[in-house]
Amino acid sequence: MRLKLGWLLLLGCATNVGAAGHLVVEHAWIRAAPRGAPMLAGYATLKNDGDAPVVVSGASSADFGDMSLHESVYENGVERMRPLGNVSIAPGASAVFAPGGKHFMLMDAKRELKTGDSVKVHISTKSGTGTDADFVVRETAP
Ligand SMILES: [Cu+2]
Repeated sequence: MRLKLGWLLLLGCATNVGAAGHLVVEHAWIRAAPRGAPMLAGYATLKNDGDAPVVVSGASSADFGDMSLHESVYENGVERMRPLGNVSIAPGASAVFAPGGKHFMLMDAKRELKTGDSVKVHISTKSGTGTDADFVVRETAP
């Protein structure tokens, strides 16, 4: 009897691993660029409304051959871009991707994108399946 109770407790613990991060994508947009631009930049606010950290590890889209996470930094008055590693977002916190800072670098566009067009982007996370978001092509931030 005692043994059975022990097993039940163990099972209870094993199935009670409920804490999970949950990524919400807000204000997602891509800056409109002249036709044939070699690269585009996307921005969004990535919010974790779960109860465990979310680690964003990358992004992809069928509309682009390559998509990566970048950060703009100023060195001696010159803006440079460098690849961002994994972006960890604490529960309740947000990572803001905005002009002059973090951004999604979109290379090798597979179709011409005009203002008002929507691009489906998959944002991948280290644990879990990630999340999909629609990025709208705009002249200015929403
Ligand atoms: Cu970049």
